[in-house]
Amino acid sequence: MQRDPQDFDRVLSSMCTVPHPAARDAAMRFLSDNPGDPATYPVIAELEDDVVAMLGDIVGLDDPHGYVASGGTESNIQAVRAARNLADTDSPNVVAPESAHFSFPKAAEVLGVELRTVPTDADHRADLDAVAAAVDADTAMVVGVAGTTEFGRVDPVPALADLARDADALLHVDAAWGGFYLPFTPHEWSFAHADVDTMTVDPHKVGRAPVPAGGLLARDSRVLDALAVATPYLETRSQATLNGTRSGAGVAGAHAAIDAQWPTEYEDTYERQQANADWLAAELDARGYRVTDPVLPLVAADIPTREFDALRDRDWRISTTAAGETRFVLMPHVTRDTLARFLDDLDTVRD
Ligand code: 0PR
Repeated sequence: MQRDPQDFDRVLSSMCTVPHPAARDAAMRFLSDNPGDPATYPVIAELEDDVVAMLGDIVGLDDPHGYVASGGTESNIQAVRAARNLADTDSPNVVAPESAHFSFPKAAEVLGVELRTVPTDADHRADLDAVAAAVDADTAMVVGVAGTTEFGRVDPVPALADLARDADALLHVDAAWGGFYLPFTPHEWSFAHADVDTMTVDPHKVGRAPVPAGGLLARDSRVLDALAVATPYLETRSQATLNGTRSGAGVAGAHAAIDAQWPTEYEDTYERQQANADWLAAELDARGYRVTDPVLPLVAADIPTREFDALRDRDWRISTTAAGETRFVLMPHVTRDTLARFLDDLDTVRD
């Protein structure tokens, strides 16, 4: 069955997008190569090393360690796993703002780590006092989010890094969604801005790589060592990934997507989508909706349930935050024309 790329036209809530054409072609060529077995599939293994180096450029890390994961969930689980394995305690905890993605509760459950979720401030960013109060001698990791799933907020990463350092804990930054927009903003979010230890940054979101292509990066090789298990019957002796067999399509697709777009095309996409977000926010504000100011290309607005349901009935793919605001994720496929058509429909259905 052929999927029509135009199907993305009305998708305003997803973090998936239309893959870059070069990435689609590259993915097709490596559909069955397994980067999990580099001695048998050396070409895809080399491409993966390149992708890690390219991701290092994007997130300000000179000598990056890491791999292409299946997505943000795997990277977050693995970051927690590494922190737990490196921590000098029998009862490790992870401190994360309540804005952190639901992959952290999964990680905590699977790994037997206590997750301490702390409130965010009035602007939906990690509250530093609340983080400081939750951190103790058993804290293995502090989490900051650079581009939150619900509001596109960027946590105060340098201050979180200081709190983590004081507690001898690792600082993990989840830039799964924001990582390909943030390099073109003044936000302080990256390895270059603070003592960040690990980061999640997903080519299969804003990077326009095909799914599955996530990214886990670490400053120190000890993080990858803490994840490695012995692989007795492979030519290579150990494996640090969570998955065994992995998709060569994800790796090759990420390589082609980043090669084609970094940095110029990604910067153009950011500029266009930030302008679209600002425009949409102003249009909604002018209609009397309460709008959360978009610090990245993600708009949240208080649209009443009846109007939300009527728009869903008109086939708009929109979703709400836990508190009920409608979210608009300005992924690369979302155009000004689409947003104008959305507003026309909103004007038709609103009270
Ligand atoms: N970290 C952050 C900040 C995220 O926003 C997400 C996903 C993840 C981690 C997990 O990434 P993976 O889903 O790649 O494991 N955020 C979106 C969400 O859960 C993902 C999404 C994607 C939702 C496509 C809908 C959709 O159609 O809401």
